[in-house]
Amino acid sequence: MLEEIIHRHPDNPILTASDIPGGASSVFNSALVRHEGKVVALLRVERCDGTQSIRYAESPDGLEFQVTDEVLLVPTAEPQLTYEEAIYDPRITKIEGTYYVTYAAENRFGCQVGLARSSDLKHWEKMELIAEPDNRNIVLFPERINGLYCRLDRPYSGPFGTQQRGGIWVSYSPDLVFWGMHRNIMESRRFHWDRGKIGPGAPPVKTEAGWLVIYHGTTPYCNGLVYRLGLALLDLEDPTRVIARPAEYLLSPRETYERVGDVPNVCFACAAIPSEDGEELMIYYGGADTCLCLATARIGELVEACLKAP
Ligand code: BMA
Repeated sequence: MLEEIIHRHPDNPILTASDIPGGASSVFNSALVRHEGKVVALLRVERCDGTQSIRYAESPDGLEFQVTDEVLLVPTAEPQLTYEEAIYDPRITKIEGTYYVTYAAENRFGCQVGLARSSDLKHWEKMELIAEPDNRNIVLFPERINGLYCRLDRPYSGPFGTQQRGGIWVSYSPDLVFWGMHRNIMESRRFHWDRGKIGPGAPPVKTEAGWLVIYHGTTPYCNGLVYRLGLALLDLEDPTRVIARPAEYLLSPRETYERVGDVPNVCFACAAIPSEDGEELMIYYGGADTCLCLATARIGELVEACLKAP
């Protein structure tokens, strides 16, 4: 079973609303990155008034976090152009020395995706909205591929009126703002755990065998969606080529903190960072849209699981 190679951290959930200074309703789908010997987190925090904020936290080991009062990104009140009602689900990628965060930007037109940049992870400059509605998940590759920036995203493509609206696409850009050459690379799979909408989770991780991708997939049951994590491997030179996509999920809600919360039965990852020694992948995921959790897996075993997949 694929889920045998991933291990929930015994201290899960590693962050809950009670860890947030000033109080919060929940803390979950968050962006994490290694920076100057620390792990820095951009936390998705839902306040007790129901609004979302992206808060700054740092940790020496990726487990014990010091959460500050700093709110990093707030919605832009610019009607017509970029009016955002809520920003959430940040993902960080470092490219050529600069940090870029993508985030869901909900507005009166639906959900778009925003892009901001920073050199110190504290001061963020919003760049642009880089997807029209509806699109919620964009992850950037950490380097250019054949001279172009590259991303995975999830427009609501697919047959109208079905639960399959939402697949994973690759596209390219010369400057991170203008995107094109859109290609679908993964669709939901009939009769499988990811038969509902799917979307990219954490920014891709480079390995010798290919880009390792943690994505989320949903199963529509009669009382709602179950969100699970899946695994795929993409070609290093041509990420539109899916080398492998194992049939089984990698992580499925099992523990109470994944089963019970504001949205039950959700494991939703926005970050997967290599451990300090580079051997393991530390996968950070939201549990039941309520708390932040960590699971680890050996990178070699993840790659091997992909290469063994039929
Ligand atoms: C998705 C996103 C995530 C959320 C998930 C489960 O569509 O909105 O932020 O964790 O649903 O509610």
